[in-house]
Amino acid sequence: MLRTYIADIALPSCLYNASGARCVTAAELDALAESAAGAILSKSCTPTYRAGNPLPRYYENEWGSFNSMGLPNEGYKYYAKYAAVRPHRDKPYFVSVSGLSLDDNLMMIEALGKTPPIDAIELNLSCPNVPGKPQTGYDMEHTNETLRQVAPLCLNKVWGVKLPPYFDIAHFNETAAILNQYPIHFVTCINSIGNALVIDPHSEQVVIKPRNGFGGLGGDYIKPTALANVRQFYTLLRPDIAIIGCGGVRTGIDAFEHILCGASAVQVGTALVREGTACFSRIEAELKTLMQQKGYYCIDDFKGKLKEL
Ligand code: RRO
Repeated sequence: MLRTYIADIALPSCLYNASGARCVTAAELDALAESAAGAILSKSCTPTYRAGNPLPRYYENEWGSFNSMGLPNEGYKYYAKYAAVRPHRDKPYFVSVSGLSLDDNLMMIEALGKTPPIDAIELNLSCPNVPGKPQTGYDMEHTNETLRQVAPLCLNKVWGVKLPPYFDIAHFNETAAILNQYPIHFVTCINSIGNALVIDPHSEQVVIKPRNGFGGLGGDYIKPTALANVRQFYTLLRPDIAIIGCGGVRTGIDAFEHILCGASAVQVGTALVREGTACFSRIEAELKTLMQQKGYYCIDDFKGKLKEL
């Protein structure tokens, strides 16, 4: 009922993890493989291991999450090797790539592109938390140049980009015009809303240590922005580019809303961190119940079919 496709990759369920959420170590990736998630996506990787930013660097409250992890990861070779040893090899395995320079990205993508058990590459253009490294997705020229140089390395690979949230129609149009020029298979909307500030009025302090307390916002806080980005790119991008929704998916209704706006698959971040991998079977059951109530048999019955007033 929830089966979906990203390019020619079949996912048994349209629900899987957002990069960053419980997907850094092999043990975490194994747990995703054993869960009801429809695919496994790695933490964004860099050329070598990174410890990430100082602790505390993750905070959550009833409305969502707030992070400045700073790209802690095991290095791209770890995620390449995991492809060959993972359990449930029939479940698609995607690797997220987030080099600190274009050269880093080109090197990793060339290597990962030649690793057959990796089903797809999600190029992260939107990490908000590395000091001194602005988000590529907000620099249109850099985004264009990145895609121009990455595209020839991905001729035989399913690939796509993880975008930051945009907030202005001009930026949606400009970004879509760039993306439409390249043979990408998907875009993931959205990364966390960067450079937010959550504070504790009791202690009169920031709640995370890195970058004077500034970090990326996720969870319920960001669902309306995520839906707006999914909808805009669904409308503006070539029809062969799948939209993967990410942002504020905690319940089956949230997943339904993302699909209604045009998402072909939906990632879960904050809720996965909070609840563990059991979130996938719960959200799946909630989404199926809602679909049954509405008389929908598959996600294509309502994907993108948001109605106007
Ligand atoms: O590791 C992080 O700090 C991080 C990354 Br790479 C990202 O893409 N999004 C985010 O919220 N945190």
